[in-house]
Amino acid sequence: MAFDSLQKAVTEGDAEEAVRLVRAALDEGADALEILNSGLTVAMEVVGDMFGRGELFIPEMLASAEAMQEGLALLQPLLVENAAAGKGTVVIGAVKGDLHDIGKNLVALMLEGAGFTVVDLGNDVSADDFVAAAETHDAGIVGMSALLVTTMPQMQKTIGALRAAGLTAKAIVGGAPLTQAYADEIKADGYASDAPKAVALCKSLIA
Ligand code: B1M
Repeated sequence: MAFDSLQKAVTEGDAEEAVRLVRAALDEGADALEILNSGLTVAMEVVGDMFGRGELFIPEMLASAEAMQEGLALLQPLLVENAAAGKGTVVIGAVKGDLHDIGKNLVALMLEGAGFTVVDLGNDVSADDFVAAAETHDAGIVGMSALLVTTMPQMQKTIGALRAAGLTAKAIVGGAPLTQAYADEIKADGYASDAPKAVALCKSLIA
């Protein structure tokens, strides 16, 4: 199935049209994950490229983010596995200085659907706040998301703070600029490039 119109609606920040097209694609029998990957996520990559070339600006990028989130809300119930709860607790957030939360929200949503208890700290989360939440919720995993190269170092800072506090929670990282090599360099316990892989990673870490 082609998702050109849906991509166009999201890149143009037309939330109403995006929602209509997601609904239409579902009615035609399209798979929710395919709509997400080939429609919504591709559109955000296009938006990022256009922003990078100076062809659109922050307000347009925000409108696209809104269109993506409204479309995603329709897919939400279909993306979860309906697994039984009780797989352990994951504290998750976008690191300090980072306001990008769509990818992090997707990871949180899929973890919840897979049976994890998710404590979502939102965005712009400091190392101290990650540590406090991991302690309070007795988390097995702390998940950090970063979309900016300038905020990536916050991950290493947070991992250091978790270890300094004597916490044994596994630290996992993800986000568009991240790589396995960077995760290894900062001594994270795991890296995932997308939300389904984050679920598989958490399952393997809390076996
Ligand atoms: Co901004 N932004 N942005 N932005 N933005 C990027 C990231 C950018 C690549 C655009 C570009 O220049 N081409 C660029 C970063 C450059 C860099 O550092 N490499 C950029 C910039 C520069 C900025 C500002 C600095 C712009 C400015 O003010 N001059 C500013 C910074 C604000 C801040 O954070 N302090 C800014 C602001 C914004 C908005 C607020 C307008 C908006 C965010 C709205 C929101 O999130 N609520 C926004 C958006 C929408 C984007 C792009 C276009 C799309 C991001 C997105 O939502 N993607 C983005 C371009 C791009 O990424 N191609 C861009 C869809 C999402 C599903 O994918 O988040 O990658 P993603 O998540 C994936 C995986 O990465 C992974 O799983 C997810 C899906 O499966 N994943 C994890 C994510 N977290 C994970 C955690 C895990 C595991 C996997 O474990 C814990």
